[in-house]
Amino acid sequence: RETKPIVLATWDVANATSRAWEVLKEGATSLDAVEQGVMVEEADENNQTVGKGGRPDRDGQVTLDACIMDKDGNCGSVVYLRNIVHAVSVARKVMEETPHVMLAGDGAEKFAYEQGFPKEDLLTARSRQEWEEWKKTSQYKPIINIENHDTIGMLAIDRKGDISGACTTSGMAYKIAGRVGDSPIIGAGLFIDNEVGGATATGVGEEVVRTVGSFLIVELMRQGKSPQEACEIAVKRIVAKNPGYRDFQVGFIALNKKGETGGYCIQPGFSYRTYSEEGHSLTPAGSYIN
Ligand code: SD4
Repeated sequence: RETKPIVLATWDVANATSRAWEVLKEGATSLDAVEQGVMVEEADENNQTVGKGGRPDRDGQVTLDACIMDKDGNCGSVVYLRNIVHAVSVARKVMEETPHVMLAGDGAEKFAYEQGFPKEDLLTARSRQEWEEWKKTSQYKPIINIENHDTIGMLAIDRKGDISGACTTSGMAYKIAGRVGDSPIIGAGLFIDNEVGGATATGVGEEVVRTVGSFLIVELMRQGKSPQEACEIAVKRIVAKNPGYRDFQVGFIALNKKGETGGYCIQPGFSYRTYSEEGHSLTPAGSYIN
């Protein structure tokens, strides 16, 4: 039985989901689709939460976190990666070319050069200027729904029915140097189990790590919950554990083996893109706070 391909991604990332859909339609694997899809956002300087043009840490360094996971449960991840645009592709190389899952900082960067990735300055004039402005007050408070396109987490099913996922980000703007979020952490920012489905997260990574959110959602789906129900339970778990939930955003999206999708978040304002034979659409996710 041929499964119907589908791709979904956090936020309104129409160019990224269009690219991933093209790749799926050509008959390529979901792994190629999610990698090439999220690369669109990594290259887009206007997306200040991913790749080139990302907002820097407090010291003015743009540091990227990314991971990728395939149908066989293989995974690769990079954290605190500097000077390389396509962090997701470095993560894929970690998965495919090394015996490891995760490479960090200077080691990850050195590995990327060895793999032929070019060195590039990720801090754009716009992000530098905003950071200079921020330094005047140096107030640190994550901004809820900082923009309409944000950290990208992407899930896809290909024609064979195999699921893969990817997640890539420059992390929270003006984070303490060295900070790593949920996005490159398998189980937190992303999890795939090809027997069940996949999930990915956006928002304040610390909260996602504390509940191992994406793994939780996949396990809930394994127990019979729909993707939507599973996302809601995970968000409620975060809310229950942190009385400060009114001040931060976390959003999840999920996909099961049947191609059913779901999304849920704490604060209104989070949406996700879906592309399938039924068309290309933007769905506002339900939220815990209305
Ligand atoms: C992080 N989860 O580094 C990321 C940030 C994010 O939309 O999702 N921004 O914590």
